[in-house]
Amino acid sequence: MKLIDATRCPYCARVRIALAEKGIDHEAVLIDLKDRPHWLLELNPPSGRVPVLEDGFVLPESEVIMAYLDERYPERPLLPADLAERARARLAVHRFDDNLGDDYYAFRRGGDNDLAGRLEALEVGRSLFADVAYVPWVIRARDLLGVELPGRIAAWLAELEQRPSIAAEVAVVRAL
Ligand SMILES: N[C@@H](CCC(=O)N[C@@H](CS)C(=O)NCC(=O)O)C(=O)O
Repeated sequence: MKLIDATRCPYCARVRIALAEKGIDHEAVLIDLKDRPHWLLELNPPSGRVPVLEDGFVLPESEVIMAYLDERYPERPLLPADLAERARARLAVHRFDDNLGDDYYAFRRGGDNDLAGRLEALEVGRSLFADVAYVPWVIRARDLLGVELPGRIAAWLAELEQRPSIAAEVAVVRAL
């Protein structure tokens, strides 16, 4: 299994954390986001976005990759067992991506800055799947953008950081 990856990318981080949670052996191919290789545009047209998973077939889109990994490696599940709860967890990630996901780069450029307020609204702690999907943004807000996290979110992150998969991502971000 191969992950086309970029250390800075929070969408890739979700997949890195999911792979680590499940202890899945894989090869990571790191690309430069500012100088995307040509083969990536062919692999995931038209944008050449990352992450992309290759597992005998080509799979882009972080939320879809996470759900695929969870089904393919059902041990240590990320999604809840109950079907309605599974659907809700996936929906929560789609909503997060619509509302906040792509704003990360805008925040980095110093745009609308009520990031703490927007993080405050996150419904954390409902499923590991959604928590893993949100946490790369929260780590980057705290450690790259210097955002003071609302108490509830800071406490949630402190607990999640006990997991080696999340601690490893914190280390990645601090090395950026
Ligand atoms: N919806 C995609 C978003 C992925 C994404 O936007 N990745 C960024 C890097 S963090 C990217 O490759 N952007 C390039 C572009 O949008 O052209 C996912 O969940 O995987």
